[in-house]
Amino acid sequence: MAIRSSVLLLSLALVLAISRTTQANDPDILTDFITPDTGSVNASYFTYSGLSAFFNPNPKNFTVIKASMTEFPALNGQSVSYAVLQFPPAGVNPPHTHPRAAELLIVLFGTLEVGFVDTKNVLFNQTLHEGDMFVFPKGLVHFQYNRNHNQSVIAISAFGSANAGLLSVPKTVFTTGIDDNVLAKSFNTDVPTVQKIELGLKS
Ligand SMILES: *[C@@H]1O[C@H](CO)[C@@H](O)[C@H](O)[C@H]1NC(C)=O
Ligand SMILES: *[C@@H]1O[C@H](CO)[C@@H](O)[C@H](O)[C@H]1NC(C)=O
Ligand SMILES: *[C@@H]1O[C@H](CO)[C@@H](O)[C@H](O)[C@H]1NC(C)=O
Ligand SMILES: CC(=O)N[C@H]1CO[C@H](CO)[C@@H](O)[C@@H]1O
Repeated sequence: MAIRSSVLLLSLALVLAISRTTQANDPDILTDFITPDTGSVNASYFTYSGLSAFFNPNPKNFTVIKASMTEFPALNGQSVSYAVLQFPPAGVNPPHTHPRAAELLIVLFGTLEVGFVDTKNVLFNQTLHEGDMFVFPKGLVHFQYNRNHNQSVIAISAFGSANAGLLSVPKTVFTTGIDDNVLAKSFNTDVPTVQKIELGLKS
């Protein structure tokens, strides 16, 4: 009896674990769309023009212009969003993850190096040209780099979530107040080296 119920418990846990991992998008909603508290909406609610700024051909810094549910509330419940990425010459988007979505990137202009690392610590990297697409699997650490020192790059990323979330590895690790001794031991280095990295990120 005891064995039987523990087998049952185990298979229940397995089923739960599997259904969790196969749920690859935002939770389903029970209405056609989610309206704001103010009530009625028209076509303007489903329209967003905030990405028009990406027509800047000469970005000074690496810039992300997001169209997630924060900027575009009609995306709430629809499991999709966009971001436009602008890379100046030699610009980098540091290693980061999106905990809630895969990312499908397409290069519109220029040549972009991209890569992600899987849970076995294998690096998959690629050089993308105009029109090339690359998919970054959900939750994995990835980066993008414009190796060209003369030309900027523009890319668009689509996400399988209205709110993909962002964890920037340098910021998450070095700017959130984790004890310097913990970081020094974790990176097999000394506290002054950790402090030097922290200082470099404070700008
Ligand atoms: C749509 O709704 C917005 C906000 O409620 C309003 O400002 C706008 O005039 C409406 N547009 C049309 C075409 O009715
Ligand atoms: C962008 O670059 C300019 C100089 O090119 C700098 O003054 C500015 O602070 C940078 N902005 C950000 C957000 O890093
Ligand atoms: C992948 O990264 C390595 C350095 O880690 C680099 O030498 C190589 O050129 C990259 N491959 C592509 C296709 O960008
Ligand atoms: C390929 C190319 O145009 N390279 C140029 C990039 O910019 C540097 C410095 O501005 C030039 O020296 C290169 O010739």
